[in-house]
Amino acid sequence: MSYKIYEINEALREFIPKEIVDLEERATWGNPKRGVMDLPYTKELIEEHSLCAGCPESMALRYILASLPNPEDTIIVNSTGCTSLVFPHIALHTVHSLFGNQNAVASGIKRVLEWRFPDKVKDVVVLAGDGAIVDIGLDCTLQSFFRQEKITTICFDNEVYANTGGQESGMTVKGHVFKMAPKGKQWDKVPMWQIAIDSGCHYVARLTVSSPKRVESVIKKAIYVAREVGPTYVHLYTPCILEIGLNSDDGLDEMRQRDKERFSFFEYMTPQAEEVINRVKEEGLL
Ligand SMILES: Cc1ncc(C[n+]2csc(CCOP(=O)(O)OP(=O)(O)O)c2C)c(N)n1
Ligand code: SF4
Ligand SMILES: [Mg+2]
Repeated sequence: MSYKIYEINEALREFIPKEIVDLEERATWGNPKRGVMDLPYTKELIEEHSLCAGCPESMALRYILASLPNPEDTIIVNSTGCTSLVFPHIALHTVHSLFGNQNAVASGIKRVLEWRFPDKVKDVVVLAGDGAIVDIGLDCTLQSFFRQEKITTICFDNEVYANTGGQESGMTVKGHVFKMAPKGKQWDKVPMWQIAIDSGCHYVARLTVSSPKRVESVIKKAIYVAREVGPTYVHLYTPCILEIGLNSDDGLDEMRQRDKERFSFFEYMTPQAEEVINRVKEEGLL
């Protein structure tokens, strides 16, 4: 996936690895109707990313990248964690922020872009783990909602601090034991989707990434609403198969199981958000 920002220098093309060339040549940019149905013919992420084999975070990223309505003018703000391992392997504008600060950084970027390019659509999307968004960065997350920043926040909830080896987070389920949380979690999982609603988000969704089409629909709605109305929040279950002791081909089954319980599909929208979503549907973009 690429556009002008990632055009390969012709003088260097013969030395560029084939899979990087594929990212450029198989781009779907410029087509607002792009989506997960394009994935068999395109490429959004190189195969040799450094996440664990079969990690659902890599599935989620593939679906999200394929669903961005305006990738060439989208800035993704990330934070340290397993999600951040993927960003060197995509052709997209990304900013790596200090752990927990991602919504403050994204707010600044969005405001500067609106001032610098008043006639252009520029989407700003935060994409980070539960530790970054709900635990250490919760203050920055909520303050961006209170301020009604026009950004989309996507939380990859794997219910653990995976990248640092398995500490419990506020999103860990009560009683769960991890390598570095041997006593088991003492309190309940935090309902972050409800906090997002109470804090002013105009579109909120909770889901697993077991259904690519559903992920596409949610991401597009969240981005279109953020563009026009205000903050939006998407809470995705992307289990850490390593920390819960599953094999690399077990991630999908784990998510399907959770689809029936704590990650059953949930969607909320304000009347202003509904108006935008209905209009975008009529325009054939959803
Ligand atoms: C300012 C700062 N504090 C702490 C860390 C250590 N750290 C790196 S990754 C991480 C946990 C990430 O957890 P999460 O956001 O849930 O992402 P995951 O790895 O689970 O996808 C922490 C605490 C850091 N890099 N920087
Ligand atoms: S440690 Fe867990 S979240 Fe991180 S890449 Fe591996 S499976 Fe994915
Ligand atoms: Mg995590």
